[in-house]
Amino acid sequence: MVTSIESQLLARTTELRAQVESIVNSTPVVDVHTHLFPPQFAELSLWGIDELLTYHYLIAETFRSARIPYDQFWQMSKTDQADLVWKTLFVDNTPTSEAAQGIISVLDAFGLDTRAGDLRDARAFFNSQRLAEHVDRVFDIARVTSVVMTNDPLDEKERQIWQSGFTPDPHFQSSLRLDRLLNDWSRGAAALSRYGVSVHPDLDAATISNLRLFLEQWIQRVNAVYLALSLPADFKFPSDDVRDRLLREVVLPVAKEQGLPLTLMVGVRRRVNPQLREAGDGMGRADVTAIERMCAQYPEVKFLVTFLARENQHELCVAARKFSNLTPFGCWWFLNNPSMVSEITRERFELLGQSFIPQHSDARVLEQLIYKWKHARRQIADVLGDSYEQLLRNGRAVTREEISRDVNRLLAGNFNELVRQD
Ligand code: RAT
Ligand code: ZN
Repeated sequence: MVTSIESQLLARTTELRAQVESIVNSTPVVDVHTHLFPPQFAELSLWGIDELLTYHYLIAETFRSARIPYDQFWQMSKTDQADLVWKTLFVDNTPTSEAAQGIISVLDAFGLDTRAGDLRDARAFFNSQRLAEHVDRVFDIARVTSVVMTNDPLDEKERQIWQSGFTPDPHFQSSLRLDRLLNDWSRGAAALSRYGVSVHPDLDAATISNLRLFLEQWIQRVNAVYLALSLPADFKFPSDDVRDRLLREVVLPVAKEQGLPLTLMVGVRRRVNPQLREAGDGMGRADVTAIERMCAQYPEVKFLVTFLARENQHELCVAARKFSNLTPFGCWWFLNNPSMVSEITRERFELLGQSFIPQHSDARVLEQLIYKWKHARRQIADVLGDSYEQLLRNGRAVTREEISRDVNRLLAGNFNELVRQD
């Protein structure tokens, strides 16, 4: 049966918005950056209520209200820490922050009491789950097809698992994270020597070729879909430092040869308050022109880029308009709050159409997938609904098929296309 296009047009705003919401909520996602690991990674694979509550975002918030000395907190067991976080942020106070609301969304998804006075029932529920089935259930609830892990080739625990022959799990893709190698070269070099890779601190020709080989071997071993690096707010390119040489002589040539995108996460200031440990990193405004120069000098390399400062978001969109090898992605870390996600996604739609990746979860604990995607989908649907409504007012209605095509591109297609190795 041939239906005329007119009959498919969504010309009434209430129906249009209902369709957008239903399509955004049901379209499967490929989550392009997480810190999750499959169950075979044993202690690296985090899940359950105690891990959820001791997420570093919530620890930082707890210190603002609990007034507990740092040392005392770090000496506590994980269960005691989780109890304190629950009491401080959920019993004595109302959980209004984004990370706290995330816990509420997760408890609610499993039918657990979001106003409980303690964690007894929540612990009993998570303790009764069988991990492999629970992983499938969480991916199902979140409608996530697969996540990309953050794999560090210099991490001792990870290396052992990869070297012992890990059978790939289709829910988990891999990426090679190069922070240890590029951001702390002297320690990176020491670790490489321990693993039998011969490197000289001065980066002589033999070292460069050994480093390339090392990367190539790990790309193959983990079947990496991209190479990744986080960068400080004061990152410059070009620059007269070791990282610049490692980028130009090792990472960029390997990315080019292997056809792998380079993911850059720019604007972090590590350990602003070391007493907070993992929760102690801050942020700063960075220089987007550094990324523009890299995109111009390496046109064959595809760059996936996110910035941590709100002030850099508009410049990133403009840079992406100039370089088609640059794909902005995600609202990272301190930007993963509804107000920021809404603003940033809006300006990306206005400047880039659908040629970007609106969000990644950055999940560290399995069940965070549920809330991070639930909350992200809400903002994406809202912004997309507004865009289509404006389009309608300007004289063009869309169809359900067109909405599906756009949402699929945003939530999975753009990334799949980028990592496709021709
Ligand atoms: O969002 C986070 O959890 C941060 O701590 C970082 O992991 C950041 O996302 C990163 O990948 O460096
Ligand atoms: Zn991350």
